[in-house]
Amino acid sequence: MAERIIILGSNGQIGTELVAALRKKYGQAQVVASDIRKPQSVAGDTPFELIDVLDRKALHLLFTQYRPTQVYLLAAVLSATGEQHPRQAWDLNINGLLNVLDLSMEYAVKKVFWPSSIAVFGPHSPKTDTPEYCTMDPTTVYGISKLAGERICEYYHNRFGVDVRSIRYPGIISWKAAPGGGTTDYAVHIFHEALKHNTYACFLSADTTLPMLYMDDAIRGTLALMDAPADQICIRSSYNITGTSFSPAMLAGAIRRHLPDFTITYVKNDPRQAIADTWPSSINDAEARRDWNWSPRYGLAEITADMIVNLKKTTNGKSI
Ligand code: AKB
Repeated sequence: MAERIIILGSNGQIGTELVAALRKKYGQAQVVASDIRKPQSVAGDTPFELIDVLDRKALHLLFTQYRPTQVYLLAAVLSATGEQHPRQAWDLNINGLLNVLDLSMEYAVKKVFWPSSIAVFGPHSPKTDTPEYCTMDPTTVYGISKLAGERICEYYHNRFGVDVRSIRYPGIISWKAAPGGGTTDYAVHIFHEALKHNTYACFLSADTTLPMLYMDDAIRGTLALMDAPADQICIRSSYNITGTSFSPAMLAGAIRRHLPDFTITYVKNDPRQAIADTWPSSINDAEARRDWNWSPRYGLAEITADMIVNLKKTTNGKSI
């Protein structure tokens, strides 16, 4: 049977690239992109639907119309924006997920993907080599909603048999679409500013080390998890995965290998620093490696080189 796939929240940093990857794999017409706003351009023969995941009636119609075999729910409010609008973040991140899980059950969707985040960890979680299972006391509404979402996913799997799969993404670095409202966004902004102005004012301190993942690895990992046989997926909350870990100072050093005059300054008292301080600096992803052969390909040097080459080609160094 041909797959019919719906991506909810397709305009974002991950959605933009996941839609392209899924269309390459399954065919243009099989993948319905959807978001609360229209993207800048929609190619003629590619399906796109305007949808608010909180509008249960509209979502119901979407499922009736397309009868999806797979659903990817990417619509979310991230960590920094969530602190400005906590109620809205909770509402979208939790009620959007519940709507999708309920409809996936009702329409017997074969597989559901929902992203979690390293934001599920908190100040009492181990800071380095953070394991899959440990104390989790997230301090942001985003992290709290992701942790609750993980429990709900596992519950829907155990109680109702929904084949829901999830990854705890670290900061994701990419050049095609901008990240929106996260604490790790600096690691994308820095490249744009480096190419445009040769300098960057960073909102995190020089030594704030966070786990990061290049988009190519994120997409490859997501597809590998979704392709894995159901009986190999031992974790139905969410899998730890990571690519590498670095600080702003380390990233600036890697950029200087390509742009020797690049400088970085540090802005004090940004609220995102307090968020980053509660997150792990490195992640242990042994379970993902064991269950679905996860292994990243991009380290700091490879990420930096690829970002610079591609941004030079596409944006001419213009800031996003
Ligand atoms: C954020 O910074 O909020 C996200 C995340 C790590 O989930 N990039």
